[in-house]
Amino acid sequence: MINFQRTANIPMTGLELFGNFPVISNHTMKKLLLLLSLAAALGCGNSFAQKATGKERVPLKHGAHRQGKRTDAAMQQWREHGLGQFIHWGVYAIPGGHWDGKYFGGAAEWIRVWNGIPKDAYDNLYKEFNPTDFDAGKWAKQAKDMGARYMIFTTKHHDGFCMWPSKYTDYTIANTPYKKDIVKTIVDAYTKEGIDVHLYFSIIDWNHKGYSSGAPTTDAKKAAYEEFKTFTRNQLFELLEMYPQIKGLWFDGSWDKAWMNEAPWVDQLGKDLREKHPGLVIGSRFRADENGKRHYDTNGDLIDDYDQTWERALPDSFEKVKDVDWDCVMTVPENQWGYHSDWRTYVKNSYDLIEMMVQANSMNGNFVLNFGPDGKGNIRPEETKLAKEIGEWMKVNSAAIYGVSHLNWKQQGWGYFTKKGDNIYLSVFNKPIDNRVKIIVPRGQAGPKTAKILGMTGTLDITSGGKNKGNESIFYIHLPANAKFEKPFVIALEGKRDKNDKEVYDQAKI
Ligand code: FHN
Repeated sequence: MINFQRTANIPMTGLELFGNFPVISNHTMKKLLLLLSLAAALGCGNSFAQKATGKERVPLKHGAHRQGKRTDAAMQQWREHGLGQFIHWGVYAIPGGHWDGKYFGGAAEWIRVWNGIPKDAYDNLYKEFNPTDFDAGKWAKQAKDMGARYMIFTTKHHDGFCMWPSKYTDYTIANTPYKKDIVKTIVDAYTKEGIDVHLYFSIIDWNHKGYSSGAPTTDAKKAAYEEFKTFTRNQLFELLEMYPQIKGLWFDGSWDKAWMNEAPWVDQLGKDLREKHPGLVIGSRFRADENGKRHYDTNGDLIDDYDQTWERALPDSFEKVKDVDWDCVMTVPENQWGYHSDWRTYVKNSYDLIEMMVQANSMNGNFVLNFGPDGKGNIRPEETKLAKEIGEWMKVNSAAIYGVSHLNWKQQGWGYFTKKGDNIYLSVFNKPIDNRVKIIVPRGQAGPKTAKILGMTGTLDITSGGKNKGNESIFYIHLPANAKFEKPFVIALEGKRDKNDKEVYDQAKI
């Protein structure tokens, strides 16, 4: 059957459109019938229609291995975290974005690639790495007070330096003056605070002689890359063996052609890692499918457990999220992950960050805030202040963050909705000047029975603003006129209105 509404996708030759209806000449009709019988003879009648809508599925061996979300307990736990902490720490914290008094404007952890520095000197920095102020217990306590439910720690960034005593290279913490296993200290301290640990691991490794960004061409380079693959695999198993408490691996630097060309091998590695560590959570930055598609495979399905594309960015609408799990990783200045002693771009304040956290959670995402400790092991005062302010907000309002999900009510200018079970949370960032917080309840759903502000006593008046033309119910939640709000606040709605609730009508503003 020809679906005339879809003709716009069929090449227009010989097919003229009049208004919405195609008018087909006899000659064209003959050609079309011939084409269709040919397609039927080839047994691809259906695929023609599918192609026309662009929805034809391609058989893949190394694409997504599941459609839809993971439903097991480990993934559910991850999904409910709401807020996480990222820590980028390595030898790049020593120069802190400067070399010989010169300022490096890029991300501090990338300074090794800057032409302004001798690479040998960078590769010897580890001999000075002695973070005597490092106190993992203090970091973990600060993260806990901030409200983080999980953390991601850089075991190895692109420079290849290992923060654990890997037996597969000498370029590790064991050979620094500090000597002690930093990954272990972190894993133990955070686990003790009840914070789940995920390990960041960069596939890019500028220190390994077999590493290549482009596809290796000569036999010698191919052999070296094979060694690099074995090395990478060994290190990953080593991490799982040494730190069995960890919940996930957060991969990065997997965009190289050389790595993407290895789809079957990487896919098998992922399966083996999961078998070794049941429940392991891995995001979409680990591997590409056999066609080189990353994050989403050739059929548009998410690769692995959650979408890792939201780096320093948030989706501007729920539709952009494609109904998958996702995280947003965010820096405090514009693009600094490792310690840079001189932040020259806009530095976010706690208001910005709290809003981003709420926004992410209102669209089913986890929000992960990055910290870059200095070369001695101190978290900088600006980050400490932010952690404290976010924590103060979380102490009162975390019900609007932990374990919540998206609510499909029309977003209003005052802020964001989240929901957990029957409870609905309104995180208000822009307080309406008439002190009425408007909600529009979809057709067929009951309005809220009670409303209260988290951290305050008493309930708020709810009045009806009637119905709009779409038969949705409008309600106004009245804020106490004399209340002073110095921070964003959360209104919790509970219960459902029934016929015994007196509807006091308010003037609907259109
Ligand atoms: O190049 C890295 C960067 O240094 C940082 O680690 C971020 C964190 O998501 N990831 C890479 C860029 O996407």
